[in-house]
Amino acid sequence: MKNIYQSILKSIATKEKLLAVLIDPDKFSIENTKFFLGKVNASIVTHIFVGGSTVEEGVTHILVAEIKKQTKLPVILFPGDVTQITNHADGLLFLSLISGRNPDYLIGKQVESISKLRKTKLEVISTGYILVENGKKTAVQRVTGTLPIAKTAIQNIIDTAKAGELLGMKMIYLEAGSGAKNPVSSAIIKSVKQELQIPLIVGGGIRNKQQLAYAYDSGADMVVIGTAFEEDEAFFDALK
Ligand code: 1GP
Repeated sequence: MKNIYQSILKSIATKEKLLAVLIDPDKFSIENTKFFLGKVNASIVTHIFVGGSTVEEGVTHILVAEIKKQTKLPVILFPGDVTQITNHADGLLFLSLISGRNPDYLIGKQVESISKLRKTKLEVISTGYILVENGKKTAVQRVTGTLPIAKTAIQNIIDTAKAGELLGMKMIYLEAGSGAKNPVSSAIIKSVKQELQIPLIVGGGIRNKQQLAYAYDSGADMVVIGTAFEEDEAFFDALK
């Protein structure tokens, strides 16, 4: 499958909103794959993201192989580390943490990943990753040793997203962090969207239908939800 990005662009052109479920191998039991993917396949979910901040080496590889057996949806790696790259997936968000100032997460890990990527057929999608403060310290903040951008610093968030676009990134991911107390605000999503020509992904702390609708109405092209599905699989049915 080599058309993930093109089909995202197509969906945006036809005003179809996209929803990714995030599966964090660290919080997911592989025995639950068949049941969970059954729910995913019967829901409005369009993409499956797999990744986490602190996943043990090898775990993602095995889990993605299982997921691929249970779904036709595109499976995209959203890696917290180079060790999470596996050829079993269809695509990879090639992330650069542009809200932070840690060279390892801006370019270091990316360079480190190339020898692995050469051996895969993954569709690589360059993505500018922007962590926005949400009221509590997130795993991304802890693992990367970077600070999120303050949610009041809207101009800085906009400028960071635009800089990512001008650097040639193909998507921007506005992230409040997994399990965030508050999702990225509607005001931030709106202002960033106005400046961008590239797709905008929004995630972190979205736990109900209303917050999902707000994110879409504000301009998110794709929303990512992890925790709400992990905690209660009935949430899939609520979204139908
Ligand atoms: C985290 O944006 C994703 O990287 C999803 O966040 O787990 O809070 O839904 P939640």
